[in-house]
Amino acid sequence: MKDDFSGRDQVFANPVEPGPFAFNDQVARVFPDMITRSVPGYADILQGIGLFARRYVQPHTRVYDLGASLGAATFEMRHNISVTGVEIIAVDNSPAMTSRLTAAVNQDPSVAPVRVRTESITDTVLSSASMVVLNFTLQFLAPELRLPLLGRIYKGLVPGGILILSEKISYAQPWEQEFLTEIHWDFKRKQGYSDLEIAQKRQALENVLVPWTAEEHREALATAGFGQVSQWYGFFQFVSFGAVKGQG
Ligand code: GEK
Repeated sequence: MKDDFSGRDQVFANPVEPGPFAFNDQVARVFPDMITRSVPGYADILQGIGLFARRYVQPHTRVYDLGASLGAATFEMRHNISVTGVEIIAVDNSPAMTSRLTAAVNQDPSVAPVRVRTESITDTVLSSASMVVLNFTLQFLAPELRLPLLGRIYKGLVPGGILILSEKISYAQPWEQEFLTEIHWDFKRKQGYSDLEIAQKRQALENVLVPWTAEEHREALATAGFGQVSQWYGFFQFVSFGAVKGQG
């Protein structure tokens, strides 16, 4: 299917057959518009990822963007790395995403090599990494697969390396869950989504995007080995953590 010129997300604009959300061609075509209008703070987080890349990426190491989609974080890092000998590995299991990402990498004149891999991040072998990004990806993995992945990321990082983990989180208190859900829907309405679009996407994401609480994230990061964890960003229930592997 050809990419439409507007790039406007209308995936749920008309009544659709109920079914699970998938990162298919229809979604990949409009993905930048979809994520920007759905995730409060997405542009800020990308800006932060660029700054963390500048500070944390070490010479002759690897950088991983896990669940890269069209490579927004990949490019943010690529454009901010000034040290030499760095290889960026961008992974996504959606061929609709990685085919577009490969084309975009080939159009980008930056020097740092980017290898695009179409595979599940549960299969990705990580080594000599100074930076790993999970920008709104872990939430799509089955909960029992998350801790093993975080453990492999910790092991794959060099001392002083950083994991950036951005997630939509949930809340243990029902009132707080409702408080943040309502305001997020207001955000989406303000971005031009109709109530039908909001309701249909919500239904499609049920059991596909399974959010953890902030405490569950902190506990999993600690169990994986990270002793230094900071929630450096939050806008409604969309947050980002930086987790650093100590020098010792
Ligand atoms: C960005 N990081 O723009 N293995 C590999 N990829 C996966 C898996 C898996 N097991 N499960 C889901 N994905 C991006 C945005 S989007 C977030 C990330 C969102 C991929 C999936 O194909 C999709 O491209 C991505 O994770 C999640 O900074 O749509 O809310």
